Amino acid sequence: MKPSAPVTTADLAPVVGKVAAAERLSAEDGLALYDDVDIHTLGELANGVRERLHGRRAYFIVNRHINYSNYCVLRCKFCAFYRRYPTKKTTDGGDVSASLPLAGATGGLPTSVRAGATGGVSISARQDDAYALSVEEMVDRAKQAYEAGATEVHIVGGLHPKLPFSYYTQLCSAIRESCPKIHIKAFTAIEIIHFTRICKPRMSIREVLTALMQAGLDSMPGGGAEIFDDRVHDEAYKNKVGEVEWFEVHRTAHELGLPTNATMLYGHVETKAERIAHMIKLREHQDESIRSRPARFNCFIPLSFIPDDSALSDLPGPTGLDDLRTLAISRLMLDNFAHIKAFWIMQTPKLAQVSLNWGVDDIDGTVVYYDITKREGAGGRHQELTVEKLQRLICEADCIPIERDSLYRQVIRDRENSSGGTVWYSRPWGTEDNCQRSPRPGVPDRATRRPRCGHRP
Ligand code: V47
Repeated sequence: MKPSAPVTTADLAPVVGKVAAAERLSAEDGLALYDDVDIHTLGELANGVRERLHGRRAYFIVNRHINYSNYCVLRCKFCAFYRRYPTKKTTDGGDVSASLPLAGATGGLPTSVRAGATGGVSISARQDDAYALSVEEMVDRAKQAYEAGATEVHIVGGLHPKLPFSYYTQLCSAIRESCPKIHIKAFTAIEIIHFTRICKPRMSIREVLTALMQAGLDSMPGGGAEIFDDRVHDEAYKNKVGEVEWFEVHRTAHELGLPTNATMLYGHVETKAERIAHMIKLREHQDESIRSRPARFNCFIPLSFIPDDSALSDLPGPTGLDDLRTLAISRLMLDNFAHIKAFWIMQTPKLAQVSLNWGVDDIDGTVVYYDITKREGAGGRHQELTVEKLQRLICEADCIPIERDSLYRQVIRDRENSSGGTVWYSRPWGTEDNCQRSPRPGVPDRATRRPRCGHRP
């Protein structure tokens, strides 16, 4: 985007002034950005902040998403991922769940379970693709990813009614053992609360997180936040734990030194004011973590609602312009978050690319398989961008591609290593407490040079 003086109405001048002076924006300012500013001006403002923090750098990660199960006890209206655990009566009057191999040959842990493999059980078409993977299957997938060069596995699943807590600790320790250097980013706050409840006797959030960290957990993803608002909660995800528990889990994680991410699911039944309020709650939490805890939110990920196959499929979902606006406003409101990520699976690769000039500095990763949302015609659960495609998207947006690890340290590949394994060296970018400052004060910023396409940093 060419630097030029932003076009503003007189009313917006104070907001523009605050952005220029790196001052914190209020809820009213956030709403004014939604309602009173054209998309180009908004892009210039957000891009200015993005450049102050990251120059022309744009981050991506070589990762793999792995979902252990889509069985879930919740029925969130926005969700097309969950499948019911089969507790219906079989034709001979038995309980299906009792016949599933959930506590069999693997010492109380599940061998893989697929609804299609339950034999003689009548299941609806929507249940045909229900699954729960064994620890061994999960490790196989993680190993495949590791050997292909992934530095991170992102592991989440539905709230499975039968899996014991030991499944999750064994999952982490088995992956840690097979893939020693991989970063395990796993379990949303909602899953963590579920784990506290399935333990007998119940465990506290702190005990659950500590056990998972001892088993190898390195960080937590930001899912399950949706919109922090009781009205929206009751309308779209009534039975899910709410913001109090979500924040309690992230607060405890930060106290324990476990970094986490934060998300916002937008474009369903929430208002613009509720989105802004959501961002402000996260900003306040981040202030506190920066001030007094050893870990914090690494990044903010606005997730664009995909209505297909959900109970809210009659809603249109956000437009591309709403996506861009929300990403840009996130950059402007969340002055204490180092990174704003466009998750290309939800915003699409093309819009994620455009958003690199609307405040976004990260377009996530190679992903490879993604079950939670599937766009029509996108090729089902295989949803992958190669490193070359990610680099091209970034270069075409006039940015410099930087492969990062889960903590936003640069990954430098050993190109001589032909085995597909990697040797990497990392250094932090832009992770100072006050992330409004230039990432490396006083040091000429090499990254503001114009990129050449195909440029390897
Ligand atoms: O919690 C569910 C959302 C989240 C839909 O931390 C939907 O790096 C859109 O949190 N349309 C899971 N969104 C994904 C998530 C995430 C993704 C990428 C990176 C990170 C990270 C976290 O997806 C859920 C929910 O908020 N979601 N259904 C849907 N139909």
